[in-house]
Amino acid sequence: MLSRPFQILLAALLGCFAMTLMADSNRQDSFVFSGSYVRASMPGQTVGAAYIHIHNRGATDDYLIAAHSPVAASVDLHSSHMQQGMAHMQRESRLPVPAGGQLDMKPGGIHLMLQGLKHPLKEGEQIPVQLVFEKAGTLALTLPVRSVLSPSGQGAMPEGMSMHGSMNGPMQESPAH
Ligand SMILES: [Cu+2]
Repeated sequence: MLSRPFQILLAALLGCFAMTLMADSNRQDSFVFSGSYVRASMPGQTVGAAYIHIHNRGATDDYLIAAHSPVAASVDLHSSHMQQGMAHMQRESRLPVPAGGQLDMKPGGIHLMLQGLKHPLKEGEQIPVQLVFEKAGTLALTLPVRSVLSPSGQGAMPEGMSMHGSMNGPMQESPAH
């Protein structure tokens, strides 16, 4: 039989190990994703946009630092803002998802820009997307494709600009700038 002090030591070690596992799974579970979708694209269109509402229920501030999807050559983090009546997009390297707070992506605000679409995205499809967080690491999601009516004037605008829906809604500040 093990000596009493050794039993206590063993129990303590196992306890630490279990707590470490729990901490990790809590970190994964601390993000709640809602309202997520990828915009349907037209044949020949090379860029797409995805929107995800990320709620951080954990106690640790985190940052979204990258995203990937097999349907696109690359995925950029973008913010949009109005400048002299025109919508401008800007690439972001690090989007904050504060503890107890959220990162709310929406047309006209922060979004994921799918660059180099490999095929048109049709309503009803499910698109795998990986989000990379500075602390939580990589989390995999599956987003539905939703067909959203494009704003008027699409033909006159560059493809990327036409992706972002109505610019009349409330604009989201770019937190990184
Ligand atoms: Cu964009």
